[in-house]
Amino acid sequence: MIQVNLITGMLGTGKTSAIKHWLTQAPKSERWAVLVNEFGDIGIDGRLLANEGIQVKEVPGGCLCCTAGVPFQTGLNELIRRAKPDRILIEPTGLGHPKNIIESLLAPQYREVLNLQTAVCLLNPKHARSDKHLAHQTFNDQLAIADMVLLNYQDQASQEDNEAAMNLLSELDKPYVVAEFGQSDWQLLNQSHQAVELASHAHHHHHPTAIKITAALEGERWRRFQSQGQGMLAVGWVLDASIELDAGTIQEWVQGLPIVRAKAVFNSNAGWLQLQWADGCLSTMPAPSALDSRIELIADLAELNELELAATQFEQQLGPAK
Ligand SMILES: Nc1nc2c(ncn2[C@@H]2O[C@H](COP(=O)(O)OP(=O)(O)O)[C@@H](O)[C@H]2O)c(=O)[nH]1
Ligand SMILES: [Mg+2]
Repeated sequence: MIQVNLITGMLGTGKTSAIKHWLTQAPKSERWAVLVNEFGDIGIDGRLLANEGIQVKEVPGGCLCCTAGVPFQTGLNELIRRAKPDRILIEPTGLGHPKNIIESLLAPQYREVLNLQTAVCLLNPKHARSDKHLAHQTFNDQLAIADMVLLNYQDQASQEDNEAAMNLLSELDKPYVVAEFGQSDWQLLNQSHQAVELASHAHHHHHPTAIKITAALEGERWRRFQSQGQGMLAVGWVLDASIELDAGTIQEWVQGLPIVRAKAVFNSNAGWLQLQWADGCLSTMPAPSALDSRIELIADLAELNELELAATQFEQQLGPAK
């Protein structure tokens, strides 16, 4: 049997960081693999994990409520065949609703193959004081299905944040461990998953375009990919590696945008960089070179006009797409 863990948490709460950390601790005799699904169509997490030599499969595009069907199963089956893993860590987008994915994993076809273990939810304590989060169905359902909560961002959380988070978790009767940058003992993955009944998840969103399988350039210099769902908007670019962006300008640009999350791996005047922006925090670090650069921005749909303007200005700097 392959052990499976679902790792949830809102955008930027530290899911990928935690997964990377656990992978460094994996028992030497075991092969671990990761299945990721991102909200946008660009696919950056998969590359960042693959850069570290991790067996990874990306299920691209849209929200997991909708991709939990065929693309998810195809991705999962391929990962099982190719990596023959002992454990699979599944990271759905921070906006992905966990109900359908759990149902898929418990489907009869996987009964002899997969053993669902600890569902871990990453929580940024300050979100326990945010009305927007507390009213968000995905936020609540991610906690409801969690067997273990990782109270992450301890380097930034105030005492009030932690108190609010601990009160919330005590109301929900959820065990937790505290962490920074997702650093926690992998053994917490080793418990069995407790099934919970969730109210049916209303689909208030629709996907106007079919799910894209890969974000690719077809002879263009750059291409924009845009999608929306669940009141959120993802705007991303794939750029030919020959386009060298100015690192400082990009960092300043990202910090001024009305977004909730940004990720990028890009070629710059300072070499290949990875950029992360979450909850007001920007970080950049060197990255291995790649065949193309990728940038992804996620924002509230209410910011559509402002983001469209920023995107157009950015593209003017890039010059013609063809
Ligand atoms: N300050 C701080 N930053 C964190 C922490 N955990 C993750 N981050 C940073 O937040 C950004 C998003 O983290 P990531 O693991 O990609 O989040 P994900 O979107 O949930 O997968 C990255 O730049 C991380 O280094 C934490 O505990 N404290
Ligand atoms: Mg991630």
